[in-house]
Amino acid sequence: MTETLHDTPGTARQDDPFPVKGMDAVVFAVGNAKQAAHYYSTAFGMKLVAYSGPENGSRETASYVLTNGAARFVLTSVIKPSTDRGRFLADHVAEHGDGVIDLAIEVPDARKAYAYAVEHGATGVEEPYEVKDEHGTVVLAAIATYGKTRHTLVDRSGYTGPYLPGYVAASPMVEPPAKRTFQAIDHCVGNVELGRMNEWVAFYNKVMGFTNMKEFVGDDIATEYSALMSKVVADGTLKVKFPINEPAIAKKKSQIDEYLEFYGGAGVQHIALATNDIVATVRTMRAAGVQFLDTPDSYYDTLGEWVGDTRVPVDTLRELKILADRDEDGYLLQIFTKPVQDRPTVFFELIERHGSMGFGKGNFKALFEAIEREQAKRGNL
Ligand code: TYF
Ligand code: FE
Repeated sequence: MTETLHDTPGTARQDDPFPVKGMDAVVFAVGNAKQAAHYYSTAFGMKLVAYSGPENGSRETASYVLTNGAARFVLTSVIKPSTDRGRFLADHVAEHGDGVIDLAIEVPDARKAYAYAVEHGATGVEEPYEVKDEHGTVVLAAIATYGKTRHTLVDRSGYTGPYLPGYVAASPMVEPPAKRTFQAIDHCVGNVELGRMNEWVAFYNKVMGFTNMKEFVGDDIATEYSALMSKVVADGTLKVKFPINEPAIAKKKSQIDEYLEFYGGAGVQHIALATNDIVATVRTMRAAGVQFLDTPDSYYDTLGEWVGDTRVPVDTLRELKILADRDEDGYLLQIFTKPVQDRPTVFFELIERHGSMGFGKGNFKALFEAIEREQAKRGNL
């Protein structure tokens, strides 16, 4: 149980072997990017900002880039596979359903980052290369991580266009909500196969110099109620945080096993989105039809006794089924959506942090029970 101290978020470290600027984008391969872009616009309140497709020279794929503050999603579908890239996308959707293919990381120097990663054991998938247009130059490289997921390393410091060369600016699909629903990607969680969590934690330790955060779910909690084990790795400034889960052998079938079975292997389980007004965001997203996990009233009956003062009264948390947790640094509010596709795979979290840099450890029991109720409804428990 080692603890690694982290610098204050946002503080640059002089000696960082693998400096990162933050998450660049979460890239999804989906069956119908046009409709997915509509969902993330109308249900999540994101804005379409860039597009690549047949109308601007991309005959094989259509990609929609949506943002909300610093958070960026790219939704890609294949139109007619003719290259390896097109066939990869088609096969990926056939095998895994809609899912995340890339957790792209913005770095100050993609060549250096790639060289460091590969020297420290990463598998290269794209050697560093430049792409240019009238807005400037971007340097890209990519390495493999768990499952078929990759990390593209992006240096966009020499670029002013809407996303990448090959994309044209696009207007929002619908009028964005009056108030921004979220502003950044807080963390991206991977599910890996039984017994492989420590390997992937070691991968991020070696390849990116990421260190372990103190929050983890160990054997003790796993066997009691959670049926999973989890550790979190992060860069020195805590801008990029990657929890890694593996199933635990427990009384019930693990939610991680359900994911691995229906996704067809390791992959991204959830993306947490940082908001500064979770109440307004949950109201907006619920009104737009987004389904969140339920939390029993009994959770709120005792919440006030231990969580202390939060910005939001317990009655409002109860009404919206928002969870709260406190640690020595402060508190956080969080809520989880149900899976956002028919397969019980990828879901989202909304998180409002007030000092706490944890992940809601105090909520694990209530949360995992809520997930298990959904698993049971699907006949997978
Ligand atoms: O990212 C986290 O660690 C929290 C808790 O299947 C969590 O959001 C962990 C595992 C899981 C769902 C949520
Ligand atoms: Fe999370």
